[in-house]
Amino acid sequence: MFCFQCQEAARNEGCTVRGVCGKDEETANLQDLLVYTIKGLAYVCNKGYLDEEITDYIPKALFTTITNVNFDKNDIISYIKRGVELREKVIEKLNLNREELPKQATWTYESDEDIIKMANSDEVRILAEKNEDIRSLKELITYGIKGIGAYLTHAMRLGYNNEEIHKFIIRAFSRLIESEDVDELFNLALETGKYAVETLALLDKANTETYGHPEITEVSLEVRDRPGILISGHDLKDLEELLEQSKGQGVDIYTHSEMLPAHYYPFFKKYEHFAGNYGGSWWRQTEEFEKFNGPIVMTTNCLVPPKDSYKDRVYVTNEVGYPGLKRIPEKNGKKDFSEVIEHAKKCKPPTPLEKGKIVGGFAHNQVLALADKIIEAVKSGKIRKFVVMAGCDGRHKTREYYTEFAKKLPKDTVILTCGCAKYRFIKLDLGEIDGIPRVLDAGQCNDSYSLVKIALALKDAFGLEDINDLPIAYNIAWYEQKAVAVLLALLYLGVKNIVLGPTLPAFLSENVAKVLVEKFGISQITTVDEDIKRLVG
Ligand code: FS2
Ligand code: SF4
Repeated sequence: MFCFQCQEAARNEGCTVRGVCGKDEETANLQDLLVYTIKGLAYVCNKGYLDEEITDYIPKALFTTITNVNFDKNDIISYIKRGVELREKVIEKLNLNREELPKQATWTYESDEDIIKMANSDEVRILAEKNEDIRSLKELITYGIKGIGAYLTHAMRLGYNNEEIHKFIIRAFSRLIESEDVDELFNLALETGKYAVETLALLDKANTETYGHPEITEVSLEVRDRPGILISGHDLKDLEELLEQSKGQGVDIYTHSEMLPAHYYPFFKKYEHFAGNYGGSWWRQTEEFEKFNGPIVMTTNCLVPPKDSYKDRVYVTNEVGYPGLKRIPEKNGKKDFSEVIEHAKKCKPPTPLEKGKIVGGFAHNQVLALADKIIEAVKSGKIRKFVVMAGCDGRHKTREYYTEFAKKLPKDTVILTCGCAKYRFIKLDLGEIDGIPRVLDAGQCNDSYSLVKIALALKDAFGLEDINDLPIAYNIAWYEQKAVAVLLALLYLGVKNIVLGPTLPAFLSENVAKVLVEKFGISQITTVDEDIKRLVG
């Protein structure tokens, strides 16, 4: 196996024996074959055919290969088979000559053993591309598109879609098969950013039109005395169905990790049994799930390989998979949570973890409602700078940097955050400036678009030409491929001097990293003091 798609890649080079995330070699190789097969499908589609079965399949199949989503080789094999089936349909519809098609679009199998054999062959591996810079650009684009696939899946689940994004995916993937041109690939990476912006905007529309605009909300961190169900991941539709089905059943629903911002939406406030948030970011789940005592529903990433002590309480849905975990059944397109609810009733209430509350809900609509106050505070010098500290959390000790950074930031700065990166500082009491909290949480990593919208609105309000003239600095923590999509989105929007950490991606070759530094001023975190000096002054 060879995988270097996330921030925790072994030695910041790549996982070669077993993923730091827990992904085993066979599953990693099958995921490579799945991406290879999706690219082959995209190639034939790009000849002039696309239908709903394909636009439904590609984003979900990509989502399956994102870090901490699916560890079950049987699920991956099913996705591969479906990809080959769809590809064959397209070849037939367009009457394509197989002799003229690349191997990605023609390889086939007769048995599961054939699939495993193909997955184990070097040609599907990332390292099959021998030129380091071409490989780097191709993987940068692939990971950005994986992120787009995940965001698009969420929007589509709420009934929102945009054909142009699907068309971009098939065009980009077919260029990844054919192109060996560094300039073309670099431009394609920026174009990936453009479609990441489109996808984030679509998801924002889907979420806010379905559940209302997030508003300032206090979320309890305490537990009640009834059994509970813990829901994690990012899928708001699953939460809606779970809340609806568990009403009046004597159980409470708690959010975990990236599901916390669901509390900020007006729609979910009507559920009295929607109790609060339990725990912190994804990597703490092995301890927290143990203590929760009740069933846990993983709707998307990040799943950590479960311990035997609580494994029988973890349920998965959507693209999430892990051998031996129970899957939520679906009936007529709706999830059936009855088994989870019955399971909860037999469990003890959650063990208390902490006291107090989190205040959040500062997505674009809410922040813009406070715009006058914020602009006044900037003009009077009470707010010197906004610092975007968004993105992902991770388990490495180096991420303590972000807690220190937040603590040491001067008192006249405000942190704009979203994603699970916030757990490094959201529970600290960092105070307020004229009633404006010093940490403004816009939501999940899925809500990164909010921060873009806020920046663009402030640019207009201050009458600035360039987004880089705003008093906003970017210190972004990344981990998985959705963060790659967000980074490309920011670059496409022209944001310069982003500080990235805790490390630069292992998939950036020296030359590609150099171009990003020269063109966009991207750099890696250094020390807290030095970074505060260069970002805030
Ligand atoms: Fe956090 Fe994990 Fe949100 Fe990422 S829960 S790192 O995949 O999606 O951000
Ligand atoms: Fe390693 Fe990350 Fe790939 Fe997992 S997803 S195998 S931790 S690089």
